[in-house]
Amino acid sequence: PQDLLAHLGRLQRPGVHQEYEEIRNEPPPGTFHCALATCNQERNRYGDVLCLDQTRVRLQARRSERSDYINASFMDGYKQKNAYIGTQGPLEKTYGDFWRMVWEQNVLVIVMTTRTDEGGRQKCGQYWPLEEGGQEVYGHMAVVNQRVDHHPHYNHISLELHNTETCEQRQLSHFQYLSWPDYGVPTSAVTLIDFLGAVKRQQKAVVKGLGSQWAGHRLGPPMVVHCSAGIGRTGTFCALDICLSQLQDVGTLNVRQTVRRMRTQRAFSIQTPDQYYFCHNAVLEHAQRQGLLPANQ
Ligand code: PTR
Ligand code: PTR
Repeated sequence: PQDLLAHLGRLQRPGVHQEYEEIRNEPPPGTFHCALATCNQERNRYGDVLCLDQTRVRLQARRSERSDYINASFMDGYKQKNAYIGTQGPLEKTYGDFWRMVWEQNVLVIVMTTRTDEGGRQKCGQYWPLEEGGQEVYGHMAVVNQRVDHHPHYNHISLELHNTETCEQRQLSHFQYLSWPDYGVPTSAVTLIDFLGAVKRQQKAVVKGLGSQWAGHRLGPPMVVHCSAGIGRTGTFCALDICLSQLQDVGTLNVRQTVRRMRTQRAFSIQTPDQYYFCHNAVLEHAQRQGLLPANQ
């Protein structure tokens, strides 16, 4: 990894930006028919951020519902198919759909990389009970906020999810990172990497406790990752996770291939040249902290 990391250390912003522009000019390799259907348009937070038919998450058929559409896409992780579900910040009219998806896909960890309001604009609905002890009902899912742990850059909430139709219940974790404006990059790579570490430890711990149903899935069900549109910050977070996992496993990584592949699954992932540059920088900072590279290179 020394050579690779030295290479990363020498990268200049303009060259990296140029590489991002090339990736951005590649057209999405699929169709958006379902996201564009008239009956589904009110289910998209942004009319221009749609999900590909080929990778979209389908809600299970229900008699009372005509559509199986939610603006959410399966995304592969490092050596893990469908490691993530990348999705938009839920809208008031899609809270029920969001929690249904979480239930149906057996999600154990939700990652939120936006605040609900930024600069006086709503970026994401308040789709979970905010107060400790609070309970809300969304469609046929009831959600209880059991405990809120505040950390300097993120909150970790323990939630209990009740399926009111089957009377089953499950525990899950909600992690919200607090220092990342849309179209921007986090204030510090270190705090985001610490956040990613906390998320991964939680996912690992809960997967360990799962029954034989997940025996074939060492890494467990998908993590839900969302921001406002579910492309910029969501893509950056997932790309960083993939790159750091690969670096740890085989001592190499490829940001360009990671992002290109991701955009074939969650179209438009990573929204700005600086988010793309940030991925490189964050890997480098992480490597320096791990002692893989001298700090002054
Ligand atoms: N059309 C939106 C806009 O006007 O900004 C789309 C959009 C919003 C795209 C936010 C990306 C955004 O960032 P993120 O995916 O990080 O929430
Ligand atoms: N409001 C967003 C923007 O202007 O960036 C909407 C948007 C999203 C536009 C994706 C273009 C997008 O595609 P690409 O990232 O490939 O340019």
